[in-house]
Amino acid sequence: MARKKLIAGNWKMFTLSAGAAQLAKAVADELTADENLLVAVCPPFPWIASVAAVVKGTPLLVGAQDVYPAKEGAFTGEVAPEMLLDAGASYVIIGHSERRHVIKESDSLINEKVKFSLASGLKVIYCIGETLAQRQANETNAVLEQQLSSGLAGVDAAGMANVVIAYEPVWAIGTGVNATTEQAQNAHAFVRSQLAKTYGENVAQAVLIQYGGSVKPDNAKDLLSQPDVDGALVGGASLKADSFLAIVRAAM
Ligand code: G2H
Repeated sequence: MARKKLIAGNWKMFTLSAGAAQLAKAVADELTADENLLVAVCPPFPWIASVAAVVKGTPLLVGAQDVYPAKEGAFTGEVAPEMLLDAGASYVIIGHSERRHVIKESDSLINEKVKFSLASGLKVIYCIGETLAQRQANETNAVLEQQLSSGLAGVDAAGMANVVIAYEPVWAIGTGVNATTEQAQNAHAFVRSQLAKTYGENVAQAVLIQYGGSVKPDNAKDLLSQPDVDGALVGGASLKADSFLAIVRAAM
């Protein structure tokens, strides 16, 4: 089955307002509609609405980097799915390793975020990945299996139509050391096999599985040419229009 590719820029906690607008415009200006390719940028919360306004009418989509699983309420500092949709976001990244390991988010909170976001109409980019110690202990598949089952608990086959999996080995994030094409393909094939066990082969074949972790213009083509690699979640290289657009072109 031919799957689309999704290239998403995760701007993390970078950019100020003017720089965010400039970066979004520089990317959007170069994009042409391509039915096989989705491109998104995920700015910090304060710039989502302004970036969405800048890219309106272009193929560039907007996402958020986090969300809180409630419609509204006394949750100081948090942002609801409905607010993200209202601001112009259609995607949300959930379970990124920086939130798992730095912010110490629990599996159960991550699962609530996934379920509530889907029910609210957001598309979810659900991140999973092993640490270096786990890879060296041959625990990669067990970790991926556990993160898939805990994060997607309660998500049915219909819900999976709005879920993208991002495989991001923690040891490759922001380190400049990307997974080899073989490591990425093996992990992605394993993820797809797990999805097939839970949701059946048709759903598993339809789910996009992105690779993330030090994706750069010079390694993107090889990674994206792997049969089970359906796009990239790009951090550092998404902060410059030229390098992000080079990765987008590598997916075409
Ligand atoms: C992994 C990735 C973006 P980078 O976190 O999600 O960041 O490309 O900088 O490794």
